[in-house]
Amino acid sequence: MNKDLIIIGIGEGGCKIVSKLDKKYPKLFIDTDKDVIEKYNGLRIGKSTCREYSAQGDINLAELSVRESKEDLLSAIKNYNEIILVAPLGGGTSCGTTKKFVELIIDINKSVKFFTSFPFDFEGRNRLLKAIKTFDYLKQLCNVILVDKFDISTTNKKISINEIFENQDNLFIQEIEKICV
Ligand SMILES: Nc1nc2c(ncn2[C@@H]2O[C@H](COP(=O)(O)OP(=O)(O)OP(=O)(O)O)[C@@H](O)[C@H]2O)c(=O)[nH]1
Ligand SMILES: [Mg+2]
Repeated sequence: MNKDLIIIGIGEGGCKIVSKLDKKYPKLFIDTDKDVIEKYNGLRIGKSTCREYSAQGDINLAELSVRESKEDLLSAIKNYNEIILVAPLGGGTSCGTTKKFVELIIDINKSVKFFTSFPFDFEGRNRLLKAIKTFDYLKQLCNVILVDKFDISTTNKKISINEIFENQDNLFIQEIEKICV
């Protein structure tokens, strides 16, 4: 086991995926959302910036939350040199927090890999545009692994949104396990 490595979920989707990994690596759960942080016993960022809410889709609030909680974030990764971030793009926190956190990690010369995905068509154009903008920025900065979107057309029964995301979680887990052996 690589003692230098930590796996970090960002935003609600990212935290959920990381919580399902049964690898023995250290894990950390980061979100602006108090409820998610309580559920996963994680690190809540941007408490003053977001107040009792999450970033609620607002990339600016999520970026400011990293600024507000910069010391907590740096302290959480201080014992690790290889950082794996997991965040499906499209949310405020998954986009804004990941972007600013990657910048912080690179500035202190640690290695970072980012596992992500794009929103599904049924989530609407707004999320997709946020995701594309963030993806284009981050792929210039670090190693980005884009997980394929679960192909809804491969199921012949009527599938619920929860089931779609369960399948998508599995695709993430397969990709992450390829590099965390
Ligand atoms: N794999 C997977 N992806 C998810 C799940 N829930 C949401 N997503 C994807 O993740 C994207 C971001 O959603 P969230 O993680 O809920 O957003 P967030 O980062 O918490 O953002 P804010 O709440 O706006 O701060 C969505 O557009 C979905 O495509 C899930 O349970 N599993
Ligand atoms: Mg959220």
